[in-house]
Amino acid sequence: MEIKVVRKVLDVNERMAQQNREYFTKQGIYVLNIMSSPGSGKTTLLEKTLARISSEIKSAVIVGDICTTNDADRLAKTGVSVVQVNTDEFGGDCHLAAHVIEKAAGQLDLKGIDLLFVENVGNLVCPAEFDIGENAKVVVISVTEGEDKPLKYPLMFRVCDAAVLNKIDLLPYLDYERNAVLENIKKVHPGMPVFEISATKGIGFEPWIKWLRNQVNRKKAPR
Ligand SMILES: Nc1nc2c(ncn2[C@@H]2O[C@H](COP(=O)(O)OP(=O)(O)OP(=O)(O)O)[C@@H](O)[C@H]2O)c(=O)[nH]1
Ligand SMILES: [Mg+2]
Repeated sequence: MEIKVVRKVLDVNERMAQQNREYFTKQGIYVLNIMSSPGSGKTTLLEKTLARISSEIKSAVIVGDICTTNDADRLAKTGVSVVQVNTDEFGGDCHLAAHVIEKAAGQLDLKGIDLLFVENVGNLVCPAEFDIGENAKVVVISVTEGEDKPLKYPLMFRVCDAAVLNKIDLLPYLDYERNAVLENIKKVHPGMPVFEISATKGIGFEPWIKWLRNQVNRKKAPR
């Protein structure tokens, strides 16, 4: 019984996600879903990324949290159009669902937008299960979380198209085996690109921005 209910919720979400995907595709908007555990650095990564790409790639952001507009307030300072979703209005969900994205997108001025970032609710489990109509998913994992997280939360790493290993500025102060986390990511998702970054210190952005640019341009290229 419970399994049937869960299946139904996911089916409904799947349909809604497909509608979102068709809508965004028609508008020529590339959608990137960014996920991580709370505090891995999603908002900081976005702040620094937007500062680097805004002149070349017109972007907007939907940011999800259970409560507060803290992240939207931070991101609005970059000058891009931002909408905050508080999931406590939708029962306190620990993830963004496709119908929430549809509502939030309706509040953004998407005219001329090339790239829509979605910062998902901080959680390494549930967001991985919900298609929101995005073109690609990125997981951010920070070096303070331990090397074993890809093995403990494999679905997240399996469904993502790229990973950002953040807070690498802290490596000198930690007993953290960088090679071990890279190896664990490879075990779960062989070949997935991993960008080693310090969002606060602005280290390692070049390959990440290049990847983003390629993603957006590939979608825009005539088929
Ligand atoms: N040392 C260091 N700290 C970082 C880095 N990136 C983010 N932080 C810090 O980590 C904390 C959390 O960063 P946020 O960007 O708010 O993380 P988040 O993933 O958006 O958090 P939630 O939205 O609450 O899930 C802040 O204190 C940041 O300054 C980094 O590269 N290095
Ligand atoms: Mg955030």
